[in-house]
Amino acid sequence: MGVVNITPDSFSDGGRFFAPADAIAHARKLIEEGADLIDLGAESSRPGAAEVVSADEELRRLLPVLQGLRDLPLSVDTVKPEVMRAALAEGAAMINDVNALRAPGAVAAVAAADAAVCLMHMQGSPGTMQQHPRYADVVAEVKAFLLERIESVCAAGIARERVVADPGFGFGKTLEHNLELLRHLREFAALGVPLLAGWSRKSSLGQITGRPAGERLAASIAAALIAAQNGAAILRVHDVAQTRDALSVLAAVEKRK
Ligand code: HH2
Repeated sequence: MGVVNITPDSFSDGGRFFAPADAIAHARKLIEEGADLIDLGAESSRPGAAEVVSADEELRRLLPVLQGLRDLPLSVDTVKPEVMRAALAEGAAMINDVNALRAPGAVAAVAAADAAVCLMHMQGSPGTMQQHPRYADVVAEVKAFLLERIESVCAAGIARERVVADPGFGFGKTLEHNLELLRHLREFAALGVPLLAGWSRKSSLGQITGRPAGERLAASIAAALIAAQNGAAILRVHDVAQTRDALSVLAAVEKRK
């Protein structure tokens, strides 16, 4: 999954693809580099994000890009039911919700279509989530949350085959929480749905390497590879070509494609 942020403020590439033509060109480049899916986000969920973007503004940013990329498999990163409905009407293949469809009306919006949905775990909300992340047992708690969300959306009419789960690396988690989740990612297979992992350029990698977001490529690839080895089916990454090469090596070693 290649990331395209149509935002002025995402932590890793804020502003670079804010103009629709730039976002469209970048998405096409990522597909050429080997992405199977493009994740379009029009509202930054970075820690401390102050701006709350209205649904109207989110749609104003998203719609021209969605319309310019109709031929590609698109995921739309949003927490708002109104945006979900509009994206699904434009043919989005997946709704990627960092809030796991907890907004009133979100489950119904997705249930009414037949696209896939990614349910992500987050402790708190983006504005404050990194202030005091706290868990007694991070793996057990994140797993229990995801299981509850999966059961809840399935009971509301979303077929299990449409659901993907994500532990939400960096969302209300310290470096140690993120590492613990990555170490134990295999245990999330028990959820019975494909797993998505997003480590690309995240601040935990900065904590480990001491490098700023723009210099975390090698660290991002290392984390992506560990996630893949531990069972992640979808990797959310900014650097598609380089991640593909790393995955090719893993596939060659494991003798699968
Ligand atoms: N991380 C970000 C956004 N959306 N969705 C899923 N499912 N999993 C993630 O780990 C995830 C996500 C990070 O968001 P942001 O801070 O806006 O930066 P960027 O989109 O450049 O990664």
